[in-house]
Amino acid sequence: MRAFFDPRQLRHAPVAELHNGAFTAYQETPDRAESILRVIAQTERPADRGEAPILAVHSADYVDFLKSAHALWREAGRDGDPIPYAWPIVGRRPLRLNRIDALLGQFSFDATTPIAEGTWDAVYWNAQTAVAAADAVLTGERAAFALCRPPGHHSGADYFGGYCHLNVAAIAAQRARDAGVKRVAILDIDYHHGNGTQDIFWERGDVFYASVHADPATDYPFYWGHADEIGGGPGEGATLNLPLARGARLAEFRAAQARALAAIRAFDPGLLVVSFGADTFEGDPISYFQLTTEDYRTLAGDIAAVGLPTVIVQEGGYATAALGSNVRSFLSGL
Ligand code: SP5
Ligand code: ZN
Repeated sequence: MRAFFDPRQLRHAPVAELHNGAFTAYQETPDRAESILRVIAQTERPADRGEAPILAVHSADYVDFLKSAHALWREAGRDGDPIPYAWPIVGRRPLRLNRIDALLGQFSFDATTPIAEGTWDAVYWNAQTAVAAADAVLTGERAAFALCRPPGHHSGADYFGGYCHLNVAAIAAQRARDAGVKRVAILDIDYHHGNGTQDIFWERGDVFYASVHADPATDYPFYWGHADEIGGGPGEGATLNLPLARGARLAEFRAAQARALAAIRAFDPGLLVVSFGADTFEGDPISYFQLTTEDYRTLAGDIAAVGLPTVIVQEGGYATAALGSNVRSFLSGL
């Protein structure tokens, strides 16, 4: 299977994150990509397709903000990386403010995701990697892997959070739509609900979003991913949320994924994007499912049996030493 990666994706390297009320080492490290690179025979560098495929998903204001945030933080006299800490609560009148502190709150939904000096460069190439994998499938590959890092599925059209800045799965899906694929499905099997992807396609009847994830009653991102969220307007019925209780093993996860795949089959898409997170692994340090390395091959086999051209984008997975093996296991089943 063709796999894509650009070393510039490593330039996003924040130092710390806010976790349980204190600062801890940043969990979403460049080492995660190195762990995957060690098990993949060969990766190709993506072509540079410019900002158009990014702007097909994200607002221009937001993209401008991401490019300038770190420099604005420095100009305000601060050390370290910008981390948002004040948000415009729902219902407040919208204000156009220039102060970096206000912009950080406007364009984010949590305080776990810093913007480091190299972040824009890294997420730009991260997006190109997703576009390249989509283009490979659009030109005849049955499946292609985008070694995305940082992940993307928590990022909405105009917000970052959850270690994500640009939504690589959404960018790949929209790339397929813009190439003429009439219906695209996204299967999200990261431990966490992909709130950004859901928001981006909430009112879209042409992109089906199905997610198996930890119940947001107990797990991040809390405010999205509940079973009664089914999409709105022309997108009503094109969102499917299948939350599972902590402790889920292969049997429960596989049954939920089968429901998602049945719904995707009924939607009859021309292309499938898989948001693959390996934070469902039994050894993951921030998550509470119990999948084994071998289980990923089984789950991928079920996905392959649907027979759709498939773009796989990497999302979470924080047991870094095992991450490569888990990804290899998943890719071997496709
Ligand atoms: C893409 C993805 O998997 N994002 C996950 C975001 C989860 N953020 C909330 C959990 C924060 C846990 N922080 C643990 C730090 C320990 N050093
Ligand atoms: Zn996750």
